[in-house]
Amino acid sequence: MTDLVRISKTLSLWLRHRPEVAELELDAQGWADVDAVLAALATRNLPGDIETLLHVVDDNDKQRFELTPDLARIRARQGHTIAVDLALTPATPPAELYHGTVERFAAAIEREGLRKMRRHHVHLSPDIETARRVGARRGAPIIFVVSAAAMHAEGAVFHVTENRVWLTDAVPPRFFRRL
Ligand code: HQG
Repeated sequence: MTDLVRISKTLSLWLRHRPEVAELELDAQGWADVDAVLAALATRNLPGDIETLLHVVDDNDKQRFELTPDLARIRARQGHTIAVDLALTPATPPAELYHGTVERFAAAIEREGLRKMRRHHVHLSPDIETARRVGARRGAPIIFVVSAAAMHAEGAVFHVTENRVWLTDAVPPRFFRRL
């Protein structure tokens, strides 16, 4: 694993799930102080310079992190399990979105619908290829096709992050089918 990937994984843990393990404080919108993050990385024998951090943020395959324009603060763009208010604005989804998962969850999903589990939202992908990658983290991927526009027409709220992850509260079974 490269240092950049190790830093990305470490930041995902700290900025989404467990800031306390690095003694970081996140504000209500999920922002942490960049200097504190750099100092914490250095204590883990990871590069603690701003140039490397900029590299991690810019080159990140999924654009997981964002910096304030003055580079003073950093946060995860989505995926938190701790309470944060990302101040996302509602957005109108395309006709279909996709959810990649694995066979062992299929029966529960077909019964209960897609649930946000430990995250703040159900995560949906804008294309099948991306959904397949999401599912493949856990095994052989299977894809559910979500009728997002129909859900939206019935009042469901969607948000889209800057890295094109679509977020919603829950997807009832009547709004999806197996691909
Ligand atoms: C499943 C990664 C049983 C769901 C990815 C998923 C994504 C159910 C798992 C982002 C269920 C939750 C999110 C139900 C849903 N019964 N299982 N009713 N409803 N599930 O990781 O969507 O690398 O919280 O199918 O690339 O897999 O972190 O969600 O398998 O974009 O940036 O419960 O995380 O991005 O798993 O992934 P997750 P996800 P990062």
